[in-house]
Amino acid sequence: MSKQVEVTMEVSERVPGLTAGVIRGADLFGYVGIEAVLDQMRRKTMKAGFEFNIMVVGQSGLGKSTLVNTLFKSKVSRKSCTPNYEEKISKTVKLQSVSHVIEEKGVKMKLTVIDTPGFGDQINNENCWEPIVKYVNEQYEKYLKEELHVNRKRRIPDTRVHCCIYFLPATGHWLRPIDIEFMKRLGKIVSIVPVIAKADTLTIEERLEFKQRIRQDLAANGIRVYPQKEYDEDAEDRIVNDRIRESIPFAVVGTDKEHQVNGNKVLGRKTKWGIIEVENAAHCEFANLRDLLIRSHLQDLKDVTHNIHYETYRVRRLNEMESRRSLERAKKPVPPPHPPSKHSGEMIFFFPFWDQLVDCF
Ligand SMILES: Nc1nc2c(ncn2[C@@H]2O[C@H](COP(=O)(O)OP(=O)(O)OP(=O)(O)O)[C@@H](O)[C@H]2O)c(=O)[nH]1
Ligand SMILES: [Mg+2]
Repeated sequence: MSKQVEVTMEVSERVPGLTAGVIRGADLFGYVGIEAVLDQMRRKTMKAGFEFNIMVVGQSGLGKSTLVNTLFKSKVSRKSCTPNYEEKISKTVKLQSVSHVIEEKGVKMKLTVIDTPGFGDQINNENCWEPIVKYVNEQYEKYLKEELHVNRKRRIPDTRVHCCIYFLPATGHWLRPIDIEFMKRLGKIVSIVPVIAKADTLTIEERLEFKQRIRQDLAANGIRVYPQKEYDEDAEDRIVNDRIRESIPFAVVGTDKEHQVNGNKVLGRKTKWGIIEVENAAHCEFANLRDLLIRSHLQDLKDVTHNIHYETYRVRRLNEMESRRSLERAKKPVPPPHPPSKHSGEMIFFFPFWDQLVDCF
């Protein structure tokens, strides 16, 4: 006896005019095993591991290096740190990237943190964003070059900056012109997550008001911060991301010290009136930042970097290459016509794109 199967015909959004039949699970004749594809993907990803690159940017002394250590030492990454790390953090004087391989439940992640020297100490801070913008673009260029190789690697090493944490001083006022200028430029090329640094210096009310003012300032200046509304994939995404957008910038506190609280070791800052627990949601929003970066949006940050920021760079560079080639071609003198070949029947191979291919490398 044959079983009736319900086939819903849907119009494919990708290919206009093409219809796709959707056979729902309950209507299948038996187990096909499609869901096993998830296991296959999981196994492959576990073998290959992830690469994730975070950059920290902001004025000098705002606690960028400390927060990086906090991220590494917090529960997600504590295992990968040297257990008796007691070095004092010194002023960052050059752009440096540090990689750690974090392994949790068999999943490996190569986390690279790009620490940048603080800016704002100079009398003239004009163009102080240039080395950072240059670094971000250099990583795109590296990736593009690898992609254009004829024999390209199966897995191109990814050094592109997937996320830039931008540190705002806890002034309690408005955004400063330098932060506006910096974020305007960076927001066009990389996903920025702004944070209020040293949030322990603000009261709860000051923090809330400051956050609101910053959000107004960001909107008024057309600064793009992550997660951007335009890239929400569906309604579910929008609900989650709206909640993040409403609480951005996260007010964070960093530390590289552990203290005993009720018999437990916690990351915190000891003050005369108590311990500010970094991972306690009632004390600051460090946990929200870590969750966003690692637990909930890591893959999305990578996707946005590849599909939006890198793609914009790639299109621009390929267009530049093409117009340079056209210019060079226009400049070249036209060669005289070939004399007739002495060898009758000789085959002349002609590959019109050869010079373009050579130009790419
Ligand atoms: N109150 C408070 N102090 C902090 C916090 N995070 C870091 N600090 C302190 O601020 C000082 C500067 O911290 P760093 O992490 O070196 O700051 P940085 O932004 O890396 O500085 P540069 O490398 O000069 O750009 C140190 O004394 C830290 O202990 C925080 O969340 N709250
Ligand atoms: Mg530093």
